[in-house]
Amino acid sequence: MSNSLTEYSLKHARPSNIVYGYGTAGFRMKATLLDSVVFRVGLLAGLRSRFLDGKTIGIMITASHNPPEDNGVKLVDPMGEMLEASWESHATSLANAETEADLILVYEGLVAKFSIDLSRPARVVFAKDSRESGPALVAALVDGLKAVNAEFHDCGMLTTPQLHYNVRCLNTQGTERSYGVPTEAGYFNKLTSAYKTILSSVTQPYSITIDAANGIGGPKVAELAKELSNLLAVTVVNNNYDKPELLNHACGADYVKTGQKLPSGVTPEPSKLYASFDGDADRIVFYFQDETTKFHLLDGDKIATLAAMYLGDLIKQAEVDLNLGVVQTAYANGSSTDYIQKNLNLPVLCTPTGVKHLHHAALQFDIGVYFEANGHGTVLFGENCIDALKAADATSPGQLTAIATLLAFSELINQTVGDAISDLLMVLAILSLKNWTCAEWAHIYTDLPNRLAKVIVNDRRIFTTTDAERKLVTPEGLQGKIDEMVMKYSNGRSFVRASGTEDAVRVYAECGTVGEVDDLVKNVVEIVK
Ligand code: NG1
Ligand code: ZN
Repeated sequence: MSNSLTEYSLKHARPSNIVYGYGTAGFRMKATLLDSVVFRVGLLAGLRSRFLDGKTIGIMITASHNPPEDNGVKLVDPMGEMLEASWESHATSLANAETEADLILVYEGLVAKFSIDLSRPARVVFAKDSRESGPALVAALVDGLKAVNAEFHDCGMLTTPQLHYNVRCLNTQGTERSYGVPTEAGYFNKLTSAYKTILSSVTQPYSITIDAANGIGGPKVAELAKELSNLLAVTVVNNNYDKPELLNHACGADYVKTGQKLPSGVTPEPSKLYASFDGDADRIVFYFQDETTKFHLLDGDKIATLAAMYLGDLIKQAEVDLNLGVVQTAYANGSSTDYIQKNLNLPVLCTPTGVKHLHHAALQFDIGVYFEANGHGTVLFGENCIDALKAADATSPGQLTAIATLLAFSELINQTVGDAISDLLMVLAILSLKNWTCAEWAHIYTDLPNRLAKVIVNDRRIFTTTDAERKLVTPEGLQGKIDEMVMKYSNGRSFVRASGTEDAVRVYAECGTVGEVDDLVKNVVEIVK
């Protein structure tokens, strides 16, 4: 084993002078630096699968909304969730082992630590997005998997959530909680069947234009929409996934959310709904331009609010005792949190940034809606919730429909991770059922004007936080200064944290007026510098 591992590893030498870290998005950086990392992720996936009795582990090669020259790699655990946090440091140790001998020491250390029986089978599936560097990184990964004798299956080009779906399907096949058929056709079929069930009384197709960020979500959503032509009229723009140099360039969910503006390639018709995916289609934001050409963004907070409102109503109609809650991060607009708590009377939890935190917190509700403001999120239906809905005895047609609709939403909405395609269908289903225009959705509440700024500092690690990242602990004294500043503004709120994905510190601010928020964010940036 060690011999062959050494031989394979020599083909994937680790560059010197780089320290790798498995962060909120796995490993992510310039693609040219990732060869050894991806190879070693293959080793870890083999260990993880063997540790979990041969369950299938997923690996996704993507850098999401980042530029074309970047890439990244992350592991997916058996139920389609992110790699268990305690294993992230093992990924980091393997990636940073200097020499082949060090690598074997770390690898064998993990085998011993977890008493892993290397004669057991290891199973891995993987996919990549549409980046140019994808195939070469896949080749490195395959070497890693061969070096540890893991069985593997290459799913080709998929969206990140499709890969998560496949992993869960493979690990639940043949059980009473089977998640579906582990193929692309199985994924499309699950979503389109649920959508047809939910909209069985709707006859008008909903028309929407999607900016696919020139990523892999474009061809996938176009393929799925063919199955739904009676209910959905989709136009895909920025769909050059075969020109990887255009990926995320002046388009996509991150561009639209960060700049609060239209992507290139979109010439909006007034009051018609548009959506943008990110490069691997696990994020979505919606928007439209009104008759006065004013741009309205419908971000993750608006999606969460819409979903919570609609599912809350369905629970009441279903007359099943289920609790519903919403999970956000500190980046959620204060107006959304207020609306959910005060108007919808629902609990809101705030967690640190990073989907794994939100996902984990959402599991404590029967139905947990979680979204980051940037459009990454989903709705989790707990096993107890599904069982209660299936067991409920409906005594009226209204109750029966509500129960069936809730169950269909649990099929429509990706239960593993945020999914742009599944979230798109969820939103369009709700808008269709409510017969709402995009303006009606936008006006549920009005966002407080907000700004997100980035500050480059010498060492971002000195910025440590508490209270779900809303307060700085260190550098000492800084939080006091920020609090004093915030007090000068109406409805002011601001917080500072180190980014987990970039070498920078982020400053968020919101206030009652645009003039105030521009002023506040500038002043807090000065405090941080
Ligand atoms: P960082 O760089 O830690 O702020 C960003 C996003 C997160 C999440 C991760 C993972 C913001 C403010 N932050 O994290 O929400 O999506 O990337 O990709 O949008
Ligand atoms: Zn993404």
